[in-house]
Amino acid sequence: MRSFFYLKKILLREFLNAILLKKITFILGSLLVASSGNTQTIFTEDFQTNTDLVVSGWTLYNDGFTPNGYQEIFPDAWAVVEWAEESPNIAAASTSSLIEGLAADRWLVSPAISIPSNASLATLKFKARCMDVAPRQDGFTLKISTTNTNKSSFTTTLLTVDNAPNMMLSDIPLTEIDLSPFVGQTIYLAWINNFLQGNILNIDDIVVTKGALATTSFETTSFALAPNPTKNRISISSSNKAMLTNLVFTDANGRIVKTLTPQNSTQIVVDITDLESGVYFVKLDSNEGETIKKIIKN
Ligand SMILES: [Ca+2]
Repeated sequence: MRSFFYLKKILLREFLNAILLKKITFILGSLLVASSGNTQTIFTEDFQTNTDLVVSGWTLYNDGFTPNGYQEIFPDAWAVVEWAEESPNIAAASTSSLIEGLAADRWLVSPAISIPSNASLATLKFKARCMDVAPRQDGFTLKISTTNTNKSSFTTTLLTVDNAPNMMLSDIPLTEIDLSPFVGQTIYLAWINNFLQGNILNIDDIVVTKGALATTSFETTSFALAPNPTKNRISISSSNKAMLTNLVFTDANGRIVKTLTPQNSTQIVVDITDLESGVYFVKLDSNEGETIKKIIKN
């Protein structure tokens, strides 16, 4: 990919006052639930009207290091940049090309995102792109907090990418993350540029949706879990002879605590005596589709 640098322009904060009111109105509007088929958007950020990440509710943490040369456009951990070759698109951007020669530690933390408890599942989609090739092809870590925006609260890692793709943003496939274990919770997402001596990382087109799975089988296949709550064993059975092929149990923080691969059974009894008391989720894969169920361990 050609370099973007000689054509770059960065949005100036001086414009902020003039359009602040309009922007806040837009942001509030973008947080409203928009219906689309059997999924609903509960959070979206494309950075198109976001001239100041902090004013827009994002939290930034910087490493305090000094960017190299032309990357002085990044005095903050992350900025919004309109790359001329991709105009009018605007993306969040961060550099790991630092004079100190140490790994970056630059955090982009989302506003609070509440996933309604009546959702059966939730999904995060976004684009990540690096603006250089190896060995300067930045990667990142995506973490989640269910309490607040403090760095120490991001105890769960959702994704680690060694090298983000080096393509035009319009050609970048959406990265998709299952947030179903966080249904009913308020979450914060942190994209962390932790690359050692890379170039520039971009994040764009963030969308969190809730709803039912798109597969029609989801609506016709149902699984019964009993007893639930349970202290030790739970029986999982399908009502329409759907064959279970894979079960993944996660705790309330999204950590996988148990995985089972039944040999095409319509019913399975799982011993969860070893799990601590609390709320768990089990993702049930079958030959008829997949679904996620909540389990209470007493
Ligand atoms: Ca954008």
